[in-house]
Amino acid sequence: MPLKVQEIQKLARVVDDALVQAYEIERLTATFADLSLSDAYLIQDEGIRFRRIRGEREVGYKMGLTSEAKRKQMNLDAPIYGILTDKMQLSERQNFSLTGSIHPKIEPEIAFIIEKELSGKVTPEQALAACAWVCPALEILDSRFLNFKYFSLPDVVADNCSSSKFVLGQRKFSAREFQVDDLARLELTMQVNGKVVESAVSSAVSGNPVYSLVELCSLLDSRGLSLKAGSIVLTGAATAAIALEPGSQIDLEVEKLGNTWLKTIP
Ligand code: OOG
Ligand code: MG
Repeated sequence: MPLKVQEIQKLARVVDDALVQAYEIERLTATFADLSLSDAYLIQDEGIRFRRIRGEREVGYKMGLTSEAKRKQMNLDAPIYGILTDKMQLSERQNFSLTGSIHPKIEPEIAFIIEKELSGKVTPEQALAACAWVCPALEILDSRFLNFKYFSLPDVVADNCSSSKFVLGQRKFSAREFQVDDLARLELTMQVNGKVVESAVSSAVSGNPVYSLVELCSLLDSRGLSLKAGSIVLTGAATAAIALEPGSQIDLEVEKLGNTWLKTIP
C-alpha cells in the first residue's frame, strides 16, 4: 500500500530533523516494513523541498551503490540516486568541521558536469557527449540512521542516499578529451595523512563511470524526470567509504584527471 501524502511528509520531517540537528534515528523500515522504493523517493523529494525552503538550491545528483565494494560494504544490491544542493558543496580550501556531522565517512568518486540536457534512454556515447567536464570528487556521507546502518534500499533513498558534502577537483578536464572506454581505465588512489587507504580502477563504478550516468538517466526517466544542463553528477564511490577523523588530510588522485583534497577539523 502506498503511503498517504501526510505520512510521506511526516517521515520526511523525521529524517530532516535528524539531519538538521545531527542526531541518529531508527531506520524507517523498522516501523514501515513495506516502505516501497517509490515512496522512499517521494520522501527524498520532500526532504529536498524542506532544504529549498531553507534557501538551498539543487545543483545535481549523486549515484549510490554503483560499485561492488560499496554494495558489499552496505549489504545492498542496486544503484540509487540522491540530490545535491549548493550547500553540500565544499571548496578545496575550506577546512571541513566535523561538528554537526553524526558519523561522517569519505569516499573517492569521479564527477561529470552536464552541458546538454539528457532525457530518456541514452547510450554511453550520448551521455559522454552531453558532458562538459569531468573531474575527481570526494564525497562525505553521513547517514541519519543509527550506527550508519540500514537494511533496505528505501531507508537510504529516503535519507537522500546518506548525502552530506562533496568537493570537486578545482581543475576540470574537458569531456571531449576522452572516449567512453578511456574513462574505465583510470586508477583512483585515496590517501589519509599521506598513507594510501583505498584504491581502485574506475571500471569499479558500474563498469565505467559513464554507464553510471546512463543509469541515472534511466532512473530519472522512470520517474518522468530528465538530467538538466548544468547538473553536477557524482557517479558513485569506486571503493568502500572510510570513517572521517578530525585533523586529517584526505587526498584523492585520479589518473589523467588530477587530484582533489580536503582537511578536517574538530
Ligand atoms: C549510500 C550512498 C552510497 C556511493 O557512492 O555509493 C554512495 C551509503 O553508502 O550510505 O554515495
Ligand atoms: Mg557516494
